[in-house]
Amino acid sequence: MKLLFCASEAYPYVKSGGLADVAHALPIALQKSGKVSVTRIIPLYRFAKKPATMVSFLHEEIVFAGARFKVIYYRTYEEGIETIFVESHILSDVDRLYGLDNDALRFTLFSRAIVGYARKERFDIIHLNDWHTALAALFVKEFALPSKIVFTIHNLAFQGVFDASWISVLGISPHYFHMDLLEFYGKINFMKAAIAFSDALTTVSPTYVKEIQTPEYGCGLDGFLRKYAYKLQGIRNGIDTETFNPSADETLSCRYRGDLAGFKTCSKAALLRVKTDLPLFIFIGRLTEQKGIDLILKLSKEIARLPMLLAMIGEGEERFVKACEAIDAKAANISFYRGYDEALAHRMYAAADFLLMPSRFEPCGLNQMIAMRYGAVPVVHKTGGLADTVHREAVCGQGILFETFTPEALLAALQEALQYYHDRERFQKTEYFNFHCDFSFAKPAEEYFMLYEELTGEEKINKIR
Ligand code: NHF
Repeated sequence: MKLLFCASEAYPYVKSGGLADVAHALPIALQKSGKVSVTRIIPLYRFAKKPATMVSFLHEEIVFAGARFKVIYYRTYEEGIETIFVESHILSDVDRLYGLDNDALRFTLFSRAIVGYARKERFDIIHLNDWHTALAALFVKEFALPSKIVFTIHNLAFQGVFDASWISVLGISPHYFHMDLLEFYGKINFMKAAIAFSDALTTVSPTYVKEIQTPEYGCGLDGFLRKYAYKLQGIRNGIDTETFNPSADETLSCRYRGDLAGFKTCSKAALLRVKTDLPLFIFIGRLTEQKGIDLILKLSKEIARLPMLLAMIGEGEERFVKACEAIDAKAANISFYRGYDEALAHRMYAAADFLLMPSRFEPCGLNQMIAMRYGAVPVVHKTGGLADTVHREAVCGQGILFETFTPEALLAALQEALQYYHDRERFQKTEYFNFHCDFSFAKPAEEYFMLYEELTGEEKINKIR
């Protein structure tokens, strides 16, 4: 089975969030299964980390709405899979991934480049991810390609919504501009194209599937998603257990050698440079409302008085950065590092007793799984993928959950965590148990494969008929 996996970012070449981690690990897991031959296709941004060798193999001119765009395709083989990079001036010569005035045009071009490539080489499945690749679903149908389309929603909060005036610039037929297709409150919505035209829709956890069909989490698309609920399913993400491997992680000062308690003590002492009996909580993530940083900030006075340490790392909205810097300066037990430092983040996971993840909503969340892989217990808001991977019971993924999204509920969860921490036997059992859970992509990849097979199998049955 031939698969074209399409995303706007993939680690290690370029990463702004969890999508890049998934676009890294899932194709590798699928290829490793031996059942799928994977080609990944991503844009080549000027600032991306280039692969050791890559070869340009195709020069194209993509023409739409009267404009011509020169596109170069490059190919590399790394970590057992083929990756194609798409380079074109407006897509590539930028200083950041998203948030440019011509994003609508840039990602329409990328979507056209995906389909241009798919027209040359037949793929059984074209797997699109998030709004940046969503229009490819429409182009696949327009060109009547035989490939089946899977579209994965990684975060419904970002749909690719642009002014309606873009329609003519993008060369999209006005025929699609109605509420059952691309129109969205008078604007154009890229994600709607993929929801309508794909053969299967997935999102990254079973709970998020239910949530996005409600007005509370549906970001205006809940009704549209309910209409297509028959082709929607949740497949929980996994993590790359090789990158996140406490036994081999080169960024760590202490590696896991069969003694979890020893590993945790050594890692904590290495990070804090002092010995302490206080539990260490960490927060790693974007400083945005989605991640619940506002909830932590609202509790900063209480946290400053609790017998705990809190280390935070992240970048994001300026108002939150400033507030984090202020509490770092004020509270002796809270520290904040602005920015994102992958190696430091790994050392924090290894040192932490608890990971704090009070996300307002969370499609899947990867940090809680990474934390458990490094022996830290998650304290999470019961939402989306957090509700699917963290449980109160002694099953794989044990942690502390709070249900209502309020500072009071988070405070109660912190107090529960402190008690938990001092029940040493129970706490260490949980750490040990979580540490040995399988959060790899093996099982999710198997589920994706089953979906691909279902779609291509239908095709075969139709042919026989
Ligand atoms: O895990 C990758 C990630 C998710 O919850 C995460 C998110 C963005 O918000 O699927 O995408």
